[in-house]
Amino acid sequence: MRTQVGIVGAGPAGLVLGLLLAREGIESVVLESRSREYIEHRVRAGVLEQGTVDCLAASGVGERLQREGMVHHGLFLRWDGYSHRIALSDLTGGRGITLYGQQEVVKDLVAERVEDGRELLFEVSDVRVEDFDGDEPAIRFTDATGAEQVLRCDVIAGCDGFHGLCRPTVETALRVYEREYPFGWLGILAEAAPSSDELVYCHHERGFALQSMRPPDLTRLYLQVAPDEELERWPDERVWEELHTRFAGDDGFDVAEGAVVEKGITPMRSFVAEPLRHGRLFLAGDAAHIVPPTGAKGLNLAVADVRVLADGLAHWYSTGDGSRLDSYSDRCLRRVWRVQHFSWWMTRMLHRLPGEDPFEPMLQRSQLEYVCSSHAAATSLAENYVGLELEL
Ligand code: RFL
Ligand code: PHB
Repeated sequence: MRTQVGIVGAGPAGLVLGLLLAREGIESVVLESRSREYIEHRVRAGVLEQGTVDCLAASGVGERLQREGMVHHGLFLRWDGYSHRIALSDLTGGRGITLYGQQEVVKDLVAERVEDGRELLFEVSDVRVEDFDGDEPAIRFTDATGAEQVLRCDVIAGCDGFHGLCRPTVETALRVYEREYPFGWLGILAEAAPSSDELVYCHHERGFALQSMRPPDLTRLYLQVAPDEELERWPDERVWEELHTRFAGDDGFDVAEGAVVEKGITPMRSFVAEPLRHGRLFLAGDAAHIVPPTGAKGLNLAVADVRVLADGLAHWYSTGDGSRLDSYSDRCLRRVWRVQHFSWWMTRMLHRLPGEDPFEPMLQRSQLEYVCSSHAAATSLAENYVGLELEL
């Protein structure tokens, strides 16, 4: 097998990269270890920045997203029983976010790729990336039928997420920056209409809680829990009770209950592995960096990376000039670190730290009051949340 760009991983990073390359007339093959069914039903992100939506729409996969996605112009920060609105659009010259499930984005991207007849192999195993120091890199793998395959290509894109194999392959050449948080998120998807039409980020003495949604009629809810928490300890009744307690207040707000259709626990981590380029192997998305989900940024960052990569590859293929590939890592890392800081800052403002002294929650409360009362502070949150237009 031979292609121009071999892409490992059919998450948002790999699929969007394949799409952008196809629009430039560049061939790719995507290799995915899971089944189509699995990746189309993995519940994860829900918040898309305007730049992400525009990129998908401009590439011809925005039709259902623009029909079913819900545009939000604000969000709420809630503490002491009251919600305070941050007017995202008013503060950012009209920009907003779109609520649309990551698995819906993945479905749209897979459908377009399959319809267009571009290669996408599911259930591959034993993937190895080789010879990326030279001009003829190769990806060895076992296909779904059990046959050994070699895919030769000009360039390999490592889009295989945090637990993939591309980053470990270049481990010794990486500089890693990392922070683990002493808590995780328990997330549920429930068949209930959300009680607020905008997201509610809640600071509570028992820990953080978040109400989000999946249009048109599902609620997505999260609770801060211990990092090693076991799901069995959280039957639905306990989850609802805890949600009611954390969201309770004097303004009558409450979460609406419904049948729980998905439940999972996610650890929280900040992580960056630099650089993103190793010869002809380019890391993108969660394979290179992770942010805690409080800023709703991971998917958007993955799309931002591959936009830079597709631009560099298109320039290289059309002119022979590799300078935009040489600067790929540095250009991405500027955005990555801005988003790292914002995600850490949101996380720090909203969560309770086990064993913290009484000083910490007082600082958090002061920060929340400042963000909700100062135009400058609110604008800073808003422009980061909707996504900063950093030069590509
Ligand atoms: P992915 O989505 O993990 O995709 C990687 C793909 O590679 C496959 N793979 C392999 N394939 C072949 N060979 C191998 N050896 C392989 N190893 C792995 C995997 O099966 C998978 O299909 O990474 P990508 O594309 O970089 O996308 C990143 C995003 O998925 C991630 O950042 C977001 O989900 C993070 N995130 C959020 N991001 C947002 O922008 N907005 C949000 O609102 C938001 N909320 C969230 C989130 C992540 C969460 N969890 C569960 C981690 C909420 C949660 C709870
Ligand atoms: C979600 O809808 O899943 C979601 C929303 C906001 C976040 C994280 C996740 O910060």
